[in-house]
Amino acid sequence: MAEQPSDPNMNDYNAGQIQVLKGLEAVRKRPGMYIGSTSARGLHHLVYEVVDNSIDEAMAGHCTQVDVTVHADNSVTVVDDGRGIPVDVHPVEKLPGVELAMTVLHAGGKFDKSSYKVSGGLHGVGVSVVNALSSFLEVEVHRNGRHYHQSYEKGIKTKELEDLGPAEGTGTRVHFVPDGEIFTETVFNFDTLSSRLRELAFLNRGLQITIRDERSDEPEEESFRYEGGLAEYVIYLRGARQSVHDDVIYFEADRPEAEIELAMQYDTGFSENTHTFVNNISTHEGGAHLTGLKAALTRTINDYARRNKLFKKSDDGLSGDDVREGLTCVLSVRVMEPQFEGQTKTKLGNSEVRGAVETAVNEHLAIWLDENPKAAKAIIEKSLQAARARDAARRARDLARKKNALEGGVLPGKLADCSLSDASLTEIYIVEGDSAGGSAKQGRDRSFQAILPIKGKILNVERARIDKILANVEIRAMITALGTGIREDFDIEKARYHKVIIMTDADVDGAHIRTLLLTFFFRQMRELIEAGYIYIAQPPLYRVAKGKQETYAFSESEREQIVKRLTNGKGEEARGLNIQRYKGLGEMNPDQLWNTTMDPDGRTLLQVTMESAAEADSIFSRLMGDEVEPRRAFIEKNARYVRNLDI
Ligand code: 0RA
Repeated sequence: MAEQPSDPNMNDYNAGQIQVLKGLEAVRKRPGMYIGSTSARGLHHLVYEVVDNSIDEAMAGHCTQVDVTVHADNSVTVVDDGRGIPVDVHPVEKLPGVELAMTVLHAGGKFDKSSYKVSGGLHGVGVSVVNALSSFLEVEVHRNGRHYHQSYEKGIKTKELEDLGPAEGTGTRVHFVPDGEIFTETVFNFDTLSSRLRELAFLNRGLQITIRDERSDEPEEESFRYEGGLAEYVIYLRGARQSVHDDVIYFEADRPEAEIELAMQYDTGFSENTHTFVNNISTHEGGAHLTGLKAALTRTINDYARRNKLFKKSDDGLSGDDVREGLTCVLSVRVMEPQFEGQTKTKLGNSEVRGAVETAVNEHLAIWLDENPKAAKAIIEKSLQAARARDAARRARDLARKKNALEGGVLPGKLADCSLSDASLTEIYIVEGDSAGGSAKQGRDRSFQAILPIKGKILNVERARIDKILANVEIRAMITALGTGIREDFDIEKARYHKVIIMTDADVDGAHIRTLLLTFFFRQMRELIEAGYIYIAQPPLYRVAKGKQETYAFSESEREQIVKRLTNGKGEEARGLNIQRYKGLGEMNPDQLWNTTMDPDGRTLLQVTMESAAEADSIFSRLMGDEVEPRRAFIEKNARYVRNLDI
């Protein structure tokens, strides 16, 4: 590209090419602007970006199957049976459509203005971004009865579009190798990919999505296809919890402002599990569609109860919280020009969608209740119980408030507070057991580190109603220490610490307590997770000592490396090596605990994120429900799960 823009010989074709190179160069210079990050999250985003294109094709009614393969070299192939990316030469750009799609930012919309393309957020940046960030990419198209092929390196064409001969059917295949010069992490996580693909299959009724992992000797494969769409999603999310009525409430509505799809079912539990999506993207922060849904639920259920005389004299109507207790609900809307707002760009801003959803839910839910009187009665009864319990809890809380127990004032006796009061500088360790608590108290830097020891198993909050949760001593101590209040009273401004660090033993019991604590935060103080205030401490598993020299290992492989190093490769038999396995935090003395786990200069903290609230929530509720067996399996897998929270 020697020509300058002022070159009189410059034709449209070359001008276009220079623009293309500039565009892709911008992507490689600032990848974060296009895919959020170059860590594991951004890496996985590449796959979602390619898959999104196939899903668009499915939403337009032309594609029934999408296959994703992770190859042994951590490259990925996405195949669909859509119409195939067009290959004819664009009259103005003078390039085949497929080449435009692969090299021009946001090219998608240029030659296809159809339906619900996503704008904003991280999605919908276009497959050209994937191309720019891949050390190698090849695209194959079956179309017009022919098989076409083209390849790229770092977004730059290395082969012209080639006709490889006759072919049957239509479709697109994209194979790409994420560029190791761009990404800090180049290994895909099967569970992360498969849970997003499962979610997409639920959201796109009838679409078959498979994922295949060829990285081990025995390839792993999962296949998702849900003819019931969101109705099946609700059953999946409800998991082990017992339903209040057999049939899932389900409807679709087409409005000028949005296409709306809703599924919901009540269970005998006490939590609310509502997930909302806009154009297949999870809207963790809610927005207009969620507001409309909530308003309609409260109104329609109250109306039904009143019309059918289901209230007693002493009942004064159902609140929003009452009609959502024990509800599992998925709302998916498709909007032409979505506005994504909020801190994580996961809040729908389009105000016109609120009314559309509200009217549609009012209408369809009223009909459903009228047609299913037995289920309707069970739902109202369930909501009334919630209202009565909430009333009792309110009275208990008022009492507690009077006693100054939950709101500042008197801090719990077991809390060893820090001396600084600026919350942005301080942290609290929630430590399992009194002996570990003792070590932590002695080892800490008391200026900014507070310690709260808690006893054994705290209450399983998924199964307990709010009045019982508030009666639990350990939980009260935690709420008081954190200072924020809970649920509707929650106020993040009142947080007394901006780091809340869970520190439990590195064994199964420790994992269980960690899960219970995470469940508690997820259910009662979700904003703490959203604000990034919750962390998990990483205590070492081993101490390896040679004479006076001590080293700590945080994993089995690290221990092996250290032993190798200290014995010059001779293995553990070598004399003078003392290896101690820490079963609990209490086995460490205060100095050791400080050096390995609490000193900000040396420790590793895992931040708990809300990236996939739907997934975390379903894990919490499916595993913390009534069934014991899945819980045990989960706890055994737990160490891995926590690490995945970061993705
Ligand atoms: C633009 C127009 C048409 C199809 C596509 C794009 C398309 C893109 C991708 C990306 C992955 N798979 C895809 N499948 C289709 C349709 C043109 C027509 O046949 O009318």
